[in-house]
Amino acid sequence: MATAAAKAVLLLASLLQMTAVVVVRASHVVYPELQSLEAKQVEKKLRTGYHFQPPKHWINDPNGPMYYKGLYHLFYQYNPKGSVWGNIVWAHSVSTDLIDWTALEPGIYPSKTFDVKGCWSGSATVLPSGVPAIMYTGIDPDERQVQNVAYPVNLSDPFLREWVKPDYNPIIFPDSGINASAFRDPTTAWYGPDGHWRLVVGSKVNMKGLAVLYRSRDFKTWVKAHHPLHSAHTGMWECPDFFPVAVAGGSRHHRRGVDTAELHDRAVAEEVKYVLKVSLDLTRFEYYTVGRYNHATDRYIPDAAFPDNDYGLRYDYGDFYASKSFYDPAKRRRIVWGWANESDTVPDDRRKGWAGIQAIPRKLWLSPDGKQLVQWPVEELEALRSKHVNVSDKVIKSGDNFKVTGFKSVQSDVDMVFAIKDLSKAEKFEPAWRNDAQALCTRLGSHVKGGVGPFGLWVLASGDLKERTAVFFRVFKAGNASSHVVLMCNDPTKSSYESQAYRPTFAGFVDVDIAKNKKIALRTLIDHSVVESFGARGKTCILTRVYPRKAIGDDAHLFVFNNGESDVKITNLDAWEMKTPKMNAGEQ
Ligand SMILES: *[C@@H]1O[C@H](CO)[C@@H](O)[C@H](O)[C@H]1NC(C)=O
Ligand SMILES: *[C@@H]1O[C@H](CO)[C@@H](O)[C@H](O)[C@H]1NC(C)=O
Ligand SMILES: *[C@@H]1O[C@H](CO)[C@@H](O)[C@H](O)[C@H]1NC(C)=O
Ligand SMILES: *[C@@H]1O[C@H](CO)[C@@H](O)[C@H](O)[C@H]1NC(C)=O
Ligand SMILES: *[C@H]1O[C@@H](CO)[C@H](O)[C@@H](O)[C@@H]1NC(C)=O
Repeated sequence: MATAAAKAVLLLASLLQMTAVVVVRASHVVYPELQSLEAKQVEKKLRTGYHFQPPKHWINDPNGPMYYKGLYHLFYQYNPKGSVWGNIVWAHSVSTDLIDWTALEPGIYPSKTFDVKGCWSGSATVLPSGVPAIMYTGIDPDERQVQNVAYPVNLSDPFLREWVKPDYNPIIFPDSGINASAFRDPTTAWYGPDGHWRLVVGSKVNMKGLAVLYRSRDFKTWVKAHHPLHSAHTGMWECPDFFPVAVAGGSRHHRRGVDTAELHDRAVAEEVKYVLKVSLDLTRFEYYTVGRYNHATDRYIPDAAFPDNDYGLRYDYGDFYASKSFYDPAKRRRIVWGWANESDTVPDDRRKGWAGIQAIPRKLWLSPDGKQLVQWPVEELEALRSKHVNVSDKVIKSGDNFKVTGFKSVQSDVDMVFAIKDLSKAEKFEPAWRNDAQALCTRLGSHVKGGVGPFGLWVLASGDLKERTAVFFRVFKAGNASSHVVLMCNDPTKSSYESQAYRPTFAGFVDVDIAKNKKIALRTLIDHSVVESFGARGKTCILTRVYPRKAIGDDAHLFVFNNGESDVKITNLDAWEMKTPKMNAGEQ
């Protein structure tokens, strides 16, 4: 039986390779003949336990997250008919705590001329009257990308089940200056001191990515501004996100979120900076800059310290795309959602019956020194922690590893601190490496011995260590003795026995003064086929998808390793098994 099944999979794989009509449309590879093939079964083995996902089928971008009348709403791009991209609707889920989710009927789906060929990504804006509005990209009969607005039918319904799209849509139409095939993903709107609403739409002209700016008095008639809010030579900008963040030293706590609705308030404006995040269609990675927004000229100017290109800072250096943030008035914080696609193959996804998850929602704020954003899993996640184990003051000598026992790590939360006494053995850092953490990490994987590091975790590891995903640090000495460079990596190249099409090493630098406190923290959320890590308390984040064959269920282990010459110490390690929340079962 097993052999027959394996053969069937192989046959399907080869059939797909030979016959699939592969079309690339708006950045998604399209398999027309697979789009409406419903999953016959849902393979549970590697499904995540506490990450957001529907019971089956394909998902991509998070859309229109918001808080309304005591409920968190998350919409997302969803194929109700299959496990590849296609037939996209705005699936809709609600939660009281961002942990347990209830699936409702799709909120927005093709039903009018202005969205008959698709309802793509967009954002929610809660108007001053308390009425939420959704702006999204519709695909019209001529395949043009247009922007539409939708309103709830019943404002007394906290579930916001039904949405109406007024007949005056589309509210924003691509004029002759805009490429109608590259014009999508409207942001949350903000209100200016001149009494005009504003929003931006992602676009491009040749290789220039654009945040095209529109203004409106009544939220109905929108006029394009003479210049974009911002642009850069990176190719198409998808899913732009523009929002304020509090500056340390202002009157509000710097970790507190700021509502886009407050953008025009002068007192607020003086103690905030602005963030522009874009998703690069060409590289499939995102970057952000922090800067100033000039209300008079309606331009955003990134601070000089932030590279405004592919080398820019990322929320996440791994598998994390099309992210979207929202302001949560209940806890006065800004939360960011991001999509993590699968790293397996299309036949794998057909067999599994599902593809795509959302990363754990993260609270996001500007670091006190203003040099970067910091992210941390929402505190609600800690309610899922159950069985706990801990380790403290444990030295891991050069070349050694240590197995953390007494709990099941396959669905867990691990939070730890490493101490490094001696930095003298740190390898020399070449300035040329600055621009490409990923290449450096690919070259110096976890198995390449170093001076200080590589040290870190082997997660989803089989008992014999033949399967393992490494999350680790490596410390280098910069040009002079007093400064160090810390690299954080995620190496999944040994994550599975079986070959897997896409298994890149991901990496980012960590902005910490390691010589000063000689410590570095690491938190890793492990969830069957996801490894989501937060270095230095959220300064550098990396999410990876992996598909172990042996290291599954109770056979998935957790090790701490040190492949550097210098000893490192686990100051403390706390690990918890994580409970499985209610994840999108339908309404009772
Ligand atoms: C609107 O929603 C409220 C709360 O769920 C419900 O009681 C009411 O019947 C709804 N109104 C209509 C017209 O459906
Ligand atoms: C418009 O965008 C599409 C999609 O990226 C691209 O294929 C096309 O070449 C663009 N057209 C022009 C005139 O730039
Ligand atoms: C481990 O955690 C327990 C509480 O769960 C605590 O009482 C104990 O002190 C901790 N031990 C170490 C070594 O940190
Ligand atoms: C060492 O390098 C750092 C950063 O590269 C620099 O800020 C510092 O001034 C340098 N110190 C000396 C003594 O050259
Ligand atoms: C996720 O899947 C991998 C493997 O197919 C692709 O290489 C990535 O480009 C893709 N990521 C996104 C954001 O689409």
